[in-house]
Amino acid sequence: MKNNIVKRLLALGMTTAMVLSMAACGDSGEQPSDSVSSGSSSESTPDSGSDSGSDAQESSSGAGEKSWPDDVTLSYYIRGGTAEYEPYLYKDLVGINKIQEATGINIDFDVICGDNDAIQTQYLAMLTSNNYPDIIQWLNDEAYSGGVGQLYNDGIIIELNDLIDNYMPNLKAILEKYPNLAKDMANDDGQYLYFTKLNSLSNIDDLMSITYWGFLMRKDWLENVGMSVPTTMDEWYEVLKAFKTQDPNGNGLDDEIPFDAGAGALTMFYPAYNMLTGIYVDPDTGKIGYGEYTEKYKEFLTTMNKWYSEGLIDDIYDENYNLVGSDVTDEHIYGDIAGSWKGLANNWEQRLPGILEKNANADLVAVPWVQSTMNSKKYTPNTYYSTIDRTTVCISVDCKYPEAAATLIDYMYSEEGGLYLTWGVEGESYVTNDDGTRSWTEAADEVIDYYDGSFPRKFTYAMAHVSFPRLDQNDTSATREQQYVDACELWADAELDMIYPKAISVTQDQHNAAVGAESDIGGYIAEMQMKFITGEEPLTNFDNYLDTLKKMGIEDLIAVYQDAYDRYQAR
Ligand SMILES: [Ca+2]
Repeated sequence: MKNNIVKRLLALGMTTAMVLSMAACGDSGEQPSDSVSSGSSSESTPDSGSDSGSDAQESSSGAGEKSWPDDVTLSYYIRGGTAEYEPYLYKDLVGINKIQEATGINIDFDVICGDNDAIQTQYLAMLTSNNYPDIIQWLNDEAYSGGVGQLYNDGIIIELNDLIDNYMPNLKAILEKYPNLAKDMANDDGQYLYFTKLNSLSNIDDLMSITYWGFLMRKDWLENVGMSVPTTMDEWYEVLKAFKTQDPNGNGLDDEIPFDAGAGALTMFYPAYNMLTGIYVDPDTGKIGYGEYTEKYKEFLTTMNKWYSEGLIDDIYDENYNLVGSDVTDEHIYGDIAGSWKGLANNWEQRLPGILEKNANADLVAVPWVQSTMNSKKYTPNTYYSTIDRTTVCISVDCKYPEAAATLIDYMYSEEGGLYLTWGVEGESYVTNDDGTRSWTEAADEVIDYYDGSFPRKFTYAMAHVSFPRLDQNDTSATREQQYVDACELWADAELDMIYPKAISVTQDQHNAAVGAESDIGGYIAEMQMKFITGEEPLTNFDNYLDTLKKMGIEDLIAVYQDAYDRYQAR
């Protein structure tokens, strides 16, 4: 049955990477999925604690010497998805097999498959078993309370500093070349506790490779009202007003939703006021702030209240003050009544055909981030941009040959290793073009049957969407349609200064100590945002709202993040 589902999805024109990531391994977090996630509030960020002692453990062997048997096999515990074929796929993966050949180190994968709750239960059971696999690849920071730091404090994983120094020349060179990566991977005590997929964020290609969504607008509607793509809040207002009043879908009805705010899309306008949702770095002061606890937020609310009262935005919250989901927005997109929304770069492929059934003139255009009303910069609202991946790879205390594990993983950080993991084998699954980009071969794109599934052959070579440790290797532009690439390039063109670094450790315990475990700051903010925007609560009460947040402990919370940020800056 799954076989048929995958085939049907492919027939519907979904990208193959998406089919696989839906049907199979959801390993790397922010991969494109068919729905847009809401802007994440960093109000409660579980992360690694870091108060552990940093007594360096002397390596038992001499520096860099091979200290493991020739036929060594390491157990590799890895977070899988729901597809039944997945355990077979990892064992067959050509790129991984090449890495085993190159290093002479064998991998025995234990792929944990099932729905999220089921695999989470298995993961926690493994961690309380006192019998750990050699290598653990998981969303450790999210799945284990206290994250990687706590795994170390609880005696489950080992510190990696000496291994990196003595057995990992590739990773060592990367950390020397990119000081920002070294700063982000180490904790405040200078300990390295995990490996991860690294992105140096040093150029637009790096950013594009982790950019999936942004503002989308109906290009044909813009043409119908004789306007161009908006770049400022004032231009947005004029365009949305024209969408509302000039019947751009041409059906003679006043049925347009000029901006559909489903899936948390309103936060995309926050950067116009030099703030982000939740914890952020204030670009005007360099201090940590909380977007919804600022005077700037009042300006945002004032504008949104005006837009709402004139019918320019809709679908923000439901009656329980939960964000309206992307399914509602989809109905309006397909119904030819949504003029702009928070969309994925694949919307030309996945949404436009549906709109065309309703309106033969339909077309889409990507819209750049809004210029700041305060300094004309374009800040991104994408708080997920990070040098480090959500998936982390640790070596357990039960690993008999940690030097072998380090050697294996170090090869993944080499250029050849990265290519094996991302593209497979040159001449078989991919070719390198004259301009240095890479493309899949015809054979790689051919859809094959595989156990209970069916997907392009390239996924038996490499699964680029799985977050094995490596640097800057991504299956990007060469295999994407041009509109997708152009949209990502447009959305990647932005300042990142306001993003609170993902590498900083703030634990749930620290969070609870500041505001109380039962506190619901996020819920209060959501309710008050909707009331201010709809006018149910007048903006003259904004100071009362700030007072309430203060009483709820928001300043203590900001202080926790400020302290952690100061320690991070001192690394
Ligand atoms: Ca209309």
